[in-house]
Amino acid sequence: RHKFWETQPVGQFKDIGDTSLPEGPIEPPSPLSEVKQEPYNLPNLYEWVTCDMDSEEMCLEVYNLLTNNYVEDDENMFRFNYSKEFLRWALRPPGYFKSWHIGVRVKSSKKLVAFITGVPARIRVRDQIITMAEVNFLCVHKKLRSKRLAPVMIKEVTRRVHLENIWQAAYTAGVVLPTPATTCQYWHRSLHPKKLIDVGFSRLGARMTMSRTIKLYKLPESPITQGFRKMEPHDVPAVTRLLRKYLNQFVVAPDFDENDVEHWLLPKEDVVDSFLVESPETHEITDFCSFYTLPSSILGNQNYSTLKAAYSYYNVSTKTPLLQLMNDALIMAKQQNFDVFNALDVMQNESFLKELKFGPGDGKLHYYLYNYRLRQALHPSELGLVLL
Ligand code: NHW
Ligand code: EN5
Repeated sequence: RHKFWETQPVGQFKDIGDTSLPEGPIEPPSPLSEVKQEPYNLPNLYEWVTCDMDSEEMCLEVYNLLTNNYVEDDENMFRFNYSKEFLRWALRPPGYFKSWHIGVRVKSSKKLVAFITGVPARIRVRDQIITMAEVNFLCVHKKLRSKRLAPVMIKEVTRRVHLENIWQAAYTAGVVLPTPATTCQYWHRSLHPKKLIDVGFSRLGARMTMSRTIKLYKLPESPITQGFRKMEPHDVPAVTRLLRKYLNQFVVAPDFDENDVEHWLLPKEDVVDSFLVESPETHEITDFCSFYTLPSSILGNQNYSTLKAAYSYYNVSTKTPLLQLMNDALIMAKQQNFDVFNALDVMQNESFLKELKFGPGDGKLHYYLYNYRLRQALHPSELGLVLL
């Protein structure tokens, strides 16, 4: 069934339910001298390239490959359209390795036809903090599919991660592979229902008119919570403390320090938005919410070419009820002209999804760990990790 994945140190389907297997690394690290020194072989027409995301030209080539060939929904109506600035942000966090930004070119034409990336992250699993690679943006040009190029890309990124003495990875996919650490549901909150219906992203409900639908999803012009404001650079220490304490309750979560928070959570225009609640009395930072910007191309619509989507990122409530905090996040997203606000059922999100009029999507997101076995799959609410 899975000729490639059966050979890899990941949980296998046949082992599900076998409680005799220990939790933790599936295979031990090898001495670095035993890590293969040369890249894996590609079919003869192709060559490896390390992608320099500082270079405007390289970044544009990657952007173009992904814009035309990356993830689509099951009916091929929408395709993720990560912006160049987003890709630069996603791929250059603290301590990143340029060697983990891997492309494949056609030797003769130099055309970029495949891509895969890793970035380093400290991820806590129960009480163990493990340095991992977060692997993302695996893409093979549509014309080169089903030629077993993906396994070679995955082996090559694995080799380059091993060269940095890192032996675990985390990744997500819309497809089922051996074997999910957890399976999450996508939920969608309409902000611009007329457009969503016009482009086929959602449907007019039974016994609903367009004007009733628009009214149903109406939101206030501005946030309700006193002391709600955009996060600023001087907030990094307080937000780090708040977030670290909050993420402690989940089985799997990132171990963010101040540098990580500065990179991943300080607002960056058209990439990531973060807000917090500062107590008007004590000036304490009590609550936090954030979302990232990931538009999708709309494939074959006369009137619209892009869907502007916000994705819920990390949220923390200690004083403001999470429901009210997320309602303010929706208001900010609406203010910024997003068409839809998406969220997974991770962390405590289940507590607000239905009440804030999110509906379940037709997509699922499976989370995976490489070379790390969990005794049992997690419930999405036990997961404190959001990948881009
Ligand atoms: S998920 C998004 C993946 N990208 C897309 O869906 C874009 C559109 N599709 C494509 O470009 C986020 C191609 O269809 C791709 C597969 C390239 C997906 N993950 O070359 P073949 C990520 O980026 C397996 C893992 O013939 P193809 C996360 C498949 O099961 N494996 O297929 C990436 C089969 O193996 P099997 C996937 O359609 C995580 C084999 O590939 C997969 O031309 C990567 C077939 O290869 C997927 N999304 O190309 C793993 N999709 O055993 C990182 C298919 O079943 C692991 N496959 O025979 C960790 C590494 C680091 C470790 C460090 C210690
Ligand atoms: C790696 N970082 O399928 C990610 N999206 O539900 C890679 N559906 O947008 C893996 N099919 O349900 C990504 N509208 C896996 C996801 C791939 C993209 C994907 C789904 C998630 C999606 C939409 C559009 C469906 C179009 C037809 C959807 C319904 C919305 C409706 C709004 C009103 C209330 C009920 C729900």
